[in-house]
Amino acid sequence: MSRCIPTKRLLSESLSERIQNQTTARQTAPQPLGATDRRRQFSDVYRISKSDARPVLGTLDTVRMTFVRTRISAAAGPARPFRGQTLSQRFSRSSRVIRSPGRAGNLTVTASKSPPIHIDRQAYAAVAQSAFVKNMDEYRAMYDRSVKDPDGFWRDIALENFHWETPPNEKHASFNFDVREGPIFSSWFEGGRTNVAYNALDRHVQAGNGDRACFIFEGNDPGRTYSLTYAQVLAEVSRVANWLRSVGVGKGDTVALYMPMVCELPIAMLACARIGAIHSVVFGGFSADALASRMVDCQSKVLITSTAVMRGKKAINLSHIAREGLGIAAQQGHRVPNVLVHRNEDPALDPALGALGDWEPDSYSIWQDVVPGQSDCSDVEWMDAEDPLFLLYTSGSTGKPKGVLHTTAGYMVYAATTSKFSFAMQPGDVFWCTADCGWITGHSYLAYGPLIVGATNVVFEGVPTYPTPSRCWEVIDQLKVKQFYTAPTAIRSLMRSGNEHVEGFDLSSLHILGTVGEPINPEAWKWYHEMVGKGRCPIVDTWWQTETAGHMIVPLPTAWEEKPGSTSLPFFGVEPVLVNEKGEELEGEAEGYLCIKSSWPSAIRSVYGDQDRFETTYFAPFPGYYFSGDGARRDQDGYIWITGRVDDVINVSGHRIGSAEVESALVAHDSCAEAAVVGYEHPVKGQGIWAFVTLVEGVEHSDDLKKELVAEVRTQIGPFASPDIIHWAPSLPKTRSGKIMRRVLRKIASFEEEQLGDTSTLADPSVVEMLIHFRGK
Ligand code: 6R9
Repeated sequence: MSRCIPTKRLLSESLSERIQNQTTARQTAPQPLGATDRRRQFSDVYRISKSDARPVLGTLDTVRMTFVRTRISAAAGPARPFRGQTLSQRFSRSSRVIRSPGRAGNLTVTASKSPPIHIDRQAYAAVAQSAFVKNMDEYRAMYDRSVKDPDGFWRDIALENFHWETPPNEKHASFNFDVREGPIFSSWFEGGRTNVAYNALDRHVQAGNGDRACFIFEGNDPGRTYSLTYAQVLAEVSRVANWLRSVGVGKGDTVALYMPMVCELPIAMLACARIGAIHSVVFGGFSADALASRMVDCQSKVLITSTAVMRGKKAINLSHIAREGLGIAAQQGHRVPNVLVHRNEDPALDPALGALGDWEPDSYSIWQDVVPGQSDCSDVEWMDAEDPLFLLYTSGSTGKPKGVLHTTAGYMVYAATTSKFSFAMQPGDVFWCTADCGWITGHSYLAYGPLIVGATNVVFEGVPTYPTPSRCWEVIDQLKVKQFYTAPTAIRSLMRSGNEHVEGFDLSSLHILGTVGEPINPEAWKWYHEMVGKGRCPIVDTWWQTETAGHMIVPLPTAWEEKPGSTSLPFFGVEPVLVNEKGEELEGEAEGYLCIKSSWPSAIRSVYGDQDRFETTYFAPFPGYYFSGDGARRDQDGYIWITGRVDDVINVSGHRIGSAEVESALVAHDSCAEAAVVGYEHPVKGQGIWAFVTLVEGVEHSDDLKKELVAEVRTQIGPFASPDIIHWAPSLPKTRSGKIMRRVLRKIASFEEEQLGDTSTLADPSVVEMLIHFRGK
């Protein structure tokens, strides 16, 4: 049987509809996140509902603030929550509102093109000193070689910057991205043997840099801070590695990690890497169910967890959730034989939370009891280039989360090389990536990449707004952070807190600002550049994914001009293409599906235990290409602008959530007959979750039931996936063949029902009216 699956059939209706929809929407409505306006002067008309109406005249800031306040006081319903945000994304702060009726009706806003970005050329020149690519010519020369001679390009980098127990072959790279040609695979650095933890730690200690700070821990409460040198981290990693070996863990075994952002998390990851065990980090915000399903899927031999953690003012009892997760896993037939619990010694924690309650004492070990007694020397397990390094579960448009598999050498070389080039990172730089190690960003740009380069990494346990929205700026000032890497959602939330929280701190140590996770709107970009960077720091807007494991499209600092909202050009060896519905490549200025044409060292190797799903998800939609799930546009300068997901993945605060996952959590509630979940624009989170819920016959809707449904999602996935809006839906818009028309739901959730388009294929067109009627109820 041929492996080829026709493109048309696999492209879900919603996928193709979605991109068409995005294109038509753009002509008539405010542009989506991340897009910019190229015209000099434009105006838009917004409808203002009665409850939002008040006389407003002034700059957009005033208007937005007015809407924000309106929304907060209008607790009864969604009250057009996205309206203010749409305005703020579309217009710069200095835009003038030219007509405002002060009553229900039309509001007209006119604006001039955003002023050019202010760049402090002298400061940029100083940054350029440490940059590894100085200009476009240098980039072009390196890029051309990287795609024409990937074997030579990557082998040179590999031999120059890493330790190899056995060097890779001269011809070491091979791949197949075409389902018609046979199984999909990528293989890099064939013949090479190495160890990632050795490259991250031993190599620096042996070079005499053991005293350099490796981690600076910044606790949830200010003042609870300490640092660990490379030599200290190596010793602790060795002790944990020895403990793991003592309980029988070895090469190829899987270890689940469910921990907060304390130094012991990256230490445990590195300990696994040292002995060849495959780690699977589960973000500390996931529920017991989610933890259990991941432990069952990867058949983890060990769980390493923590007692509890304070995040902001909130205490999270991790060991309680972990214990529940272990119970659920056992019910599903997988008993995790060994559990190691790190006692979080934060004095702000209620001791009862760390007491482990009635958890059978012989069913777990306490880190502080069993790790210190281990030897601080441990043998390194030399790994073949393609031996697995880790699994990380991520959400897709269908079914349960996928265990994305990454392997040793390609991941190591790519994570470290992108760290170095994208952040102009030199050994000893104080680098702060605010991501949690539970996500890919915390893997590649906290636990691995910067350590291999030899930087000093801030490990931040808390949240950016605690105890005040000045926290990040205070830490940057105190620790003299050189590169700061965070997500647009954090930037927007800090921007909204007001400039007074940034003023008064010395941020002159900053050289480079980074962003990741979702498209950054030009307004937030400018604020980051001007208010935080004072025009002195290039912004590296890095597009990549769990599956790519490292930066794919990224403006290399000072090498070329940045455009707010664009991720610009591909990293070395990356060949991005835009394709149309038929899978044909689009040239020049164009918009389409973002695919990658050839393999790169840290490409996803498989979906753990499910090669078929791996191929169907990423390679079947457009044979010959890796399909990212994102849409993108290329401008006349060849810059790439990511327009967002074109599948059913919702990006909430930079976290990927599959609409199918939320739907299946909702329907698990006895009262829910059917659910359909879509994303909608959210002022801080980027996207929020809007759930249409049909109740079982005879069940009355109520606010209490809404709470129960939200609680169900929190239990099954985790609090970060809570729906923002539950919309009672007596029935859902379906085609005659019973397929839910999400396009219609998205329009209703964005108050754009006037642009519903063709609804003639709906089995019952009256559903739309009914849903509009129930909006906000
Ligand atoms: C690293 C990470 C991946 C999805 C990706 C895209 C979105 C990430 C972005 C971006 C626009 C950027 N995304 N970076 N969109 N600009 N700079 O976030 O991995 O959690 O797997 O999410 O995030 O939609 O497809 P992951």
